[in-house]
Amino acid sequence: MASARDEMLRGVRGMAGRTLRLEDAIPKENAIVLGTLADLHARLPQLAANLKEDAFLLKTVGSAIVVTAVNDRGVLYGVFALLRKIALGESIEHLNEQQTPRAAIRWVNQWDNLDGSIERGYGGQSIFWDNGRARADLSRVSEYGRLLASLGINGCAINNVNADRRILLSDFSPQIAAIAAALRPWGVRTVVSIDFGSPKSIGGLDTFDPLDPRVAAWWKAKMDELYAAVPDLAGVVMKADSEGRVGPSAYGRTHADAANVVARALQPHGGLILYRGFVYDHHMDWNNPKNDRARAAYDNFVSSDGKFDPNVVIQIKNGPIAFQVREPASPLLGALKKTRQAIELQITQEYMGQGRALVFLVPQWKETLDFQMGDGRVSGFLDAFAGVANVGLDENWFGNPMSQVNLYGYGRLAWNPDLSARQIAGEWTALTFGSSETIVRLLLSSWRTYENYTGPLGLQTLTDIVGNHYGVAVEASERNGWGQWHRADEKGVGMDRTVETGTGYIGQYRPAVARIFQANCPDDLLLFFHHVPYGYRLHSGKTVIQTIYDLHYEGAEAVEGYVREWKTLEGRVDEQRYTQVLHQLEYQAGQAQVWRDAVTNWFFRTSNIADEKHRVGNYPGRVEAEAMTLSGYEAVAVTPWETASGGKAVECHHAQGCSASFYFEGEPGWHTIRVQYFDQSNGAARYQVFVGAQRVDEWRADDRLPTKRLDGTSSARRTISGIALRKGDEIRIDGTPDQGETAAFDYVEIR
Ligand code: GCW
Repeated sequence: MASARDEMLRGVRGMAGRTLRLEDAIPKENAIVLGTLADLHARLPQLAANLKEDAFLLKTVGSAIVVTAVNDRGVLYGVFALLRKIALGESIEHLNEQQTPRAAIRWVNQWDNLDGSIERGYGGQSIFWDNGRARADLSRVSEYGRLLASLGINGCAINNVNADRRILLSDFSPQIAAIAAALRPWGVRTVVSIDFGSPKSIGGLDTFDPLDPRVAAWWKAKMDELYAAVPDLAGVVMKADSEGRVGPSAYGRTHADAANVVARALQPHGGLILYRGFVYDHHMDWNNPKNDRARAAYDNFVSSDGKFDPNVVIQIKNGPIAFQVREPASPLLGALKKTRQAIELQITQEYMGQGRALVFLVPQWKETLDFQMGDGRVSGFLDAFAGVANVGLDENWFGNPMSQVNLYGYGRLAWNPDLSARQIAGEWTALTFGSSETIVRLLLSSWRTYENYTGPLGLQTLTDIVGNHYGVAVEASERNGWGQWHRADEKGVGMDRTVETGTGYIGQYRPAVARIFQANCPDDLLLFFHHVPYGYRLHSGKTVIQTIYDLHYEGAEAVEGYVREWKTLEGRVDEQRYTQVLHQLEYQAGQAQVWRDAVTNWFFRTSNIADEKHRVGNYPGRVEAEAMTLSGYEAVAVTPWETASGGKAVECHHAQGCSASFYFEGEPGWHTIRVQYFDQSNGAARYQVFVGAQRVDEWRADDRLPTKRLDGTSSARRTISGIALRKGDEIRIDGTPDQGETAAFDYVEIR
């Protein structure tokens, strides 16, 4: 309640420059009255409402605006809703608005490790942990609690689902309690991720068999101990039998056995276990065409329906693989008729450009939430939401100013999955920058754009899936056990998941949906479900191969367009964020071109079918580094080959530097010079560009991209515009290496 009051004061002070006067009684003048229904009953007996936990009522009563709920948290949500209305310029006269969250469980998961790193986190180090303990200064945790509360989120898992067993050590609970204390004033309850092997790994037992009474007793005692330290702990998250985590399979037990043994220990405390549906074998035989990771969640859980205790919730990822740029809705959603279920959405942009690409994910999430499963809409099946947020210590939480839109959108959808993407984009934009149709337009098209240049038609994100999940690497998914296969070869592409000839995955959908995916598959998902020849014609009438070419070009073009559109906002967005976002979009435009060229060249070489529009393999104005006159620089092959133009780059191994030059052959006039260079994480090489004797640009490759190699992750673009060139001018690149970074570059393009 104190948070609700302070937030009301702070909000009005911030927006109207007025400090509301605090009183305990209800005054005669205009007032904003905050309190639970029970608090207010004596003074406002006319106020009757039927509210659920966390729901709130905003109501004009006489000259007062009343914000009320059954619990304190609901009042806090009501305050944030009222402030949002004011900030959006909506009327607050004659209020009578009741809002009830669709799902009672609205959590975020943080994949934070106790050493302070974050698995798939792109916004800096952990706000919770440092060096094996809770951070000494937890002020960012309280700010995060506030941020989450403003979105209606009521639980936060504070450590990685790849759980460190130390989290359950007896002397560790004060660390958890300290974090819980920082979140508690915001109504955000703490959740911990636990390791199923704990009874053995830290408990001194020789087993973690869930049916062994000693194991059950251990879990009980452990949860009693944890709740003694954190009495309002919301519960636990558990990842078992997945990606190397131990699970019930070690003893031939079921997921229900595993979930229930922990659930029974939590039950007396009112705690929940969110048991992850993300269970699959990552050592699957690639050569067996019947193998299919997409089948795993459904196959593993559906037979246990009805066997889970009431405080177990199965946490199911939106799609059957893991957060790819496009996947169909997981067939497990809604398939468990007697089991509570959560949808797991990924806010952190693991496969979506990480902290560097503009991708508004709400349209993707909406597609799943609104998906008709044949026996109902996905959103109607859900008891809970879990969003993998992974914010970090960076000032803007995510490493860039735009990714916050996804946390905002997640919170809003967990509260009300019927909100539209446009509405959410509009709200966030107005609250963050002031209304702007331009920004809303960028947001709404950004997922499609990202998909177009990274993996359209259901190919999934064609990234380095065995590595950093960031840059392009078309074949990284193949010939390994991870099961993200697209099976492209010289004749065709796509995973055959049909019942007749494929893996049978389509048969996991309810019949009405299975029929569509089988016989009338939407183009967007074609290659997820079917293996087809490159000449196969889509609903659009175009062939698959030409569509791959066209969409990659469209995607890359679209990002160039974002740069132009963003520039129209100069002076209308504060300068700091204007510049940050401009740089981000310029970088993304360069990346999009790397993706475009890599993917289209890969498919061209593999299919041997030319692009009808003659773009693939033809790059007007491009001069390959390896074709220049080299002094000190040496040509090297880049792996994977498609990530460098012509498969090659040049590298410098001389401390004093190297140079590469060529003569300009084009028409005289004002030109833009683009240098495609490599920015690895192991150094900060220096580059200088000369036209004749005049130096026209210089920079250091000091960005922190997640690779030490020359590849699609490190490939970056420098644009030097407004340069006067005459035929015959000598253009020279001087590169000076630094530590492991070899001042490598791929090509120069002049336009
Ligand atoms: O997609 C994968 C991620 C892992 C993650 C896993 C999961 C926490 O690459 O980093 O592990 O999903 O969701 O458990």
